[in-house]
Amino acid sequence: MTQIREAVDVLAAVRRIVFFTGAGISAESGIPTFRDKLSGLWAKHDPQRLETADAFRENPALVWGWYLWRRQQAMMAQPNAAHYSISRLAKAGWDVSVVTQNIDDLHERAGVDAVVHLHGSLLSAKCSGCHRPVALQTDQLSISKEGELVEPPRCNYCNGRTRPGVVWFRENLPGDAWLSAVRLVRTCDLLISVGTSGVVRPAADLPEMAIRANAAVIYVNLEDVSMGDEREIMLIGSAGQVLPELLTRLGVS
Ligand code: BV8
Ligand code: ZN
Repeated sequence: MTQIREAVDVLAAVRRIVFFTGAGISAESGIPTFRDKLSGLWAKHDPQRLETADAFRENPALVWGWYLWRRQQAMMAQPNAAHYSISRLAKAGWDVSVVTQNIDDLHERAGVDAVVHLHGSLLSAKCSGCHRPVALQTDQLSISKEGELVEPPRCNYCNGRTRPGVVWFRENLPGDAWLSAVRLVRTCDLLISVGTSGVVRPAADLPEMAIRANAAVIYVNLEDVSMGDEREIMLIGSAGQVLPELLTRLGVS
């Protein structure tokens, strides 16, 4: 039986689904994935170096400018057919949760309400000194070109530098987000991993956690990212094509 027919049979038989998404689900919305997000001027920087508290300490204007640019790109992007397929499945009656590594808000804008953001969000900012949340004014968000250095605003309470509300490498994930993700994965019938290379931990451990909890796992990716367990189904293709195809075969409008 083809993998997609097998996937449809599994979907038809389950109720609780966790979608575990990565940068690949936003690729067709024009947001570069982790590997190729360093286009243009950023090409000379290693994201794992830029996405750290050390980089921010060393060069706050470079890192803050980068996040402002990425935030502007994310705000101009639109959810794609893959994002909408997830919210359509929820509206058709499945018990759907979304756990994402992405820091854009495309799941929310496609109509999914409770999204678990494991790595934070581009839309939030906080003080790097006292960790208070910072509400940015519109004039503090504008950036004219990629690569522009922008000094981060200072905190009104402790004069600390404002930083993006994202999780950098070697920083702990938000405790509540990680606990929600683990609870959802441990009690689901099916985990559908969409557009993630499965490199970054601890997020990358979630599919295996699902298998250990006797759930089925479906991967949707351009490349084979499966681990070889017989409860895994690997659907090779773009998220914007594969997810709508699954819903069509399920008869979900
Ligand atoms: C932690 C937010 C505990 C910021 C990100 C050594 C020392 C210290 C730590 C470590 C170490 N070794 C490992 C670690 C842990 C480290 C880690 O995993 N490193 C990796 C690189 C080995 N993890 C951490 O540090 C985490 N914290 O462990 O805390 C701790 C505490 C103290 C000390 C030690 C440990 C925090 C990690 C969070 C980092 N922040 N994002 C920002 O985005 O700016 S992670 C970053 O990678 C991305 O943002 C993204 O969220 C994440 C994963 O990437 P993907 O989403 O998978 O994207 P990628 O481009 O890789 O893949 C895209 C996929 O889509 C591909 O497979 C492609 O084929 C596919 N695709 C493309 N187009 C499509 C598609 N599929 C379908 N359709 C398409 N159209
Ligand atoms: Zn402060």
